[in-house]
Formats: sequence, structure tokens, C-alpha cells
Amino acid sequence: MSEPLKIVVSGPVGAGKTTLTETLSESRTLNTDELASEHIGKATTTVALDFGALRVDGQPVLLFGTPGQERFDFMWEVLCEGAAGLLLLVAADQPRDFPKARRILEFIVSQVPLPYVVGVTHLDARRVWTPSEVAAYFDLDDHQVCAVDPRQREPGLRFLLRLLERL
Ligand SMILES: Nc1nc2c(ncn2[C@@H]2O[C@H](COP(=O)(O)OP(=O)(O)OP(=O)(O)O)[C@@H](O)[C@H]2O)c(=O)[nH]1
Ligand SMILES: [Mg+2]
Repeated sequence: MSEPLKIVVSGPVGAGKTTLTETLSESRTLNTDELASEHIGKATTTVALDFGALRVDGQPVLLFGTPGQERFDFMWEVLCEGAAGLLLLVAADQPRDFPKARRILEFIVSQVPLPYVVGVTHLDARRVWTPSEVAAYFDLDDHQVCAVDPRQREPGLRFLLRLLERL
């Protein structure tokens, strides 16, 4: 049997990391959401990690979601150990968080040069940056950035496959 692939899911608060992990996982997920102690625009936030598992064409894939709040950034390094790739999520309606997303990306790929793709969530919001605009912001090719609704399995899976194709 093939070794499980460890994939890290990261990005700023509210980008949809916990949601994506739950949508994709075929087994019960581990979720460490707690009531947020600061105003972050939602009631709960991940304080340690999300964990989920699925198979893609028979290949076991383990998903490790990071917390978005920067005070938990010590978890990034822990969670990236042994990872094969990174899914970075950014909310299309939160451009103020793009610099944070960039810091996360730069920190992680400077530790280990992981292959990554960027998923643009919350595209159903009223005022959004398009995936192309997000690609330009991160100085990436359009094919490394894709639209994803982490609440839906098909788009979520397509996004994961984009990354698996790069490994
Ligand atoms: N409308 C809409 N809601 C979304 C989308 N993606 C995620 N959400 C919602 O956004 C909320 C926050 O998502 P989470 O998955 O908790 O975000 P997170 O990235 O894990 O956040 P932290 O753990 O706090 O860093 C949830 O209520 C999701 O259902 C999207 O594309 N559109
Ligand atoms: Mg979370």
C-alpha cells in the first residue's frame, strides 16, 4: 500500500480551512475549534489543528489544517513536518488578509520548499477579488490559483487534485 500523503491546509482566519478539511474527509475529523477570545468576525476559531483523511484513487491523503490566528503560528512548523504539499486558502472578500496569507506562504515554503496551490474562497460574497487578481497579487501563474467553495465536495476535491498533480 502506498504511504499516506500529508497535505497542509493553511491561510488566514475564516478562509475556510476547517470547512475544507471537513468537506473532504471520509472519516470523522478532528476539530479543535474553540470560542474566539477576540473579534475575528465569527464565533469559533481553530486553536491547534484540523485533521481529516481521505483516499484519492486509492492513495491515502491526510489533511492537516492550521489555525489562522497568528498567535498560534508556532503550529505551522509542527504541522508542516513531513508534508508533501500545501493548500493555501484566501477569502476573496478579505484583501486586508492577503499580506497575512503571504506571510504564511513565505514562512512555510522557506522552511520546506513545498509544492502549493492557492484556493480562493468566499467568491459568492458581494465585493471580491477574482482568482486572476489574487494570482497577480501573489505573483503566481493563473493555473496555480483556483476558485474553490470549501463547503462543496466536488470543487474541494478538484482543488486538492490541482495540488496532487504538482507532486
Ligand atoms: N459563503 C461562503 N462561506 C464560506 C466559504 N468558505 C467558508 N465559508 C464559511 O466561513 C466560515 C469560516 O470557515 P472556517 O472553515 O471555520 O475557517 P477557518 O479558515 O478554519 O478559520 P480559523 O480556524 O479561524 O482560522 C464557515 O462558516 C464556513 O461555512 C465560501 O466560499 N462561501
Ligand atoms: Mg479553522
